[in-house]
Amino acid sequence: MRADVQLTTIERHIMETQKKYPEARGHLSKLLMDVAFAAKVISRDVRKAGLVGVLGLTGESNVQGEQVQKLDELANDVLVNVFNNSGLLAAMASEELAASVPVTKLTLGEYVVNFDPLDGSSNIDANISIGTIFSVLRMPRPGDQGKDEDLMQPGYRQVAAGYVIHGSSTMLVYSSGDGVHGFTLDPGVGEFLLSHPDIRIPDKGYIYSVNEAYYDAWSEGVRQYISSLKKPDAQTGKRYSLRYIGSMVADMHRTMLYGGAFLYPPDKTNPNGKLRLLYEASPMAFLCEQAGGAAVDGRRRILEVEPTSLHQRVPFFIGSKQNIEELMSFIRKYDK
Ligand code: P6P
Repeated sequence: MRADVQLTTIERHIMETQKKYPEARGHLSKLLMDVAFAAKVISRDVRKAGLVGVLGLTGESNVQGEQVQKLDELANDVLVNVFNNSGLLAAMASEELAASVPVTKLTLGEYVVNFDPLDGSSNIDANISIGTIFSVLRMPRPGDQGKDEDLMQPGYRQVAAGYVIHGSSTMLVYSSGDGVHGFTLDPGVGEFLLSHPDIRIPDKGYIYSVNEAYYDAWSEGVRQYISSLKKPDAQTGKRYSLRYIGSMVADMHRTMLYGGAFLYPPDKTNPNGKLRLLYEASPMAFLCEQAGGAAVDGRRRILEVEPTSLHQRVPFFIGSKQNIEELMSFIRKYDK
């Protein structure tokens, strides 16, 4: 084991963080521990997907009209089950489900959760990294039955957010407003151990991540920005690299650690881009800002976007502060 990996389990880290908030009753802590448990179960299924026939399609499609991979269903079922039995939620919404899921079992808690059970699922059969994304908000009317509008809150109201990435190892990265911390699953012990304390995104990075196949459909400002990255950086003379995995959790994890910019711009056919606000852009924006980065929709912070529907899409530009500021200067200059 690496010398800098502390034998701090995610449970211990969550409890240590809770001590900083004397008024806390431990409900958010327990919810985060439930997420960690669900992540272990999903990791077990993902790691053996190729062996137990859960690869391939279910033959059905989800509310997005996308082919549902069996692992998508498994991950969604695990999370719905764990959240339903937590006794902490009033409602939840999933990328896989058309409507929000009011919590019908146990008590109606004071939190709601939006989640993408397995983002990047189109890459499952190619064994490319995939992941779960979650966003925790307070229930505006504690004790009542949760409804869609209780989930449709702007991102600045999040109390916690995070992702699980199933790559060369399984990691859980989360923030409850006290910095961003990464934990690596030790499958032999079945524990997430603190491996990346207090993740800070570099102020500037030299990796940009975007699907350039849509280049001609982007706005002039985005095209001019991307074209500017094909020359050595004007200030430092450094060259950029393009890295695009096509699985947002993987592209985001690399951006959080190495810096740079991840972009999913709007285009002529998709005026709001492809990524979803509530359970993709908003939690990632929360994490990125907590790590010292920036996340915008081309006009304002992602965290300030007022949701109008559960599955709404949003233009998504996120990463190192300087890279995003530079992008915005091109958008202001060329996209009136
Ligand atoms: P494109 C995966 O399907 C996903 O939702 C994100 O994880 C990823 O960033 C994006 O779509 C890739 O989309 O259009 O580049 O294939």
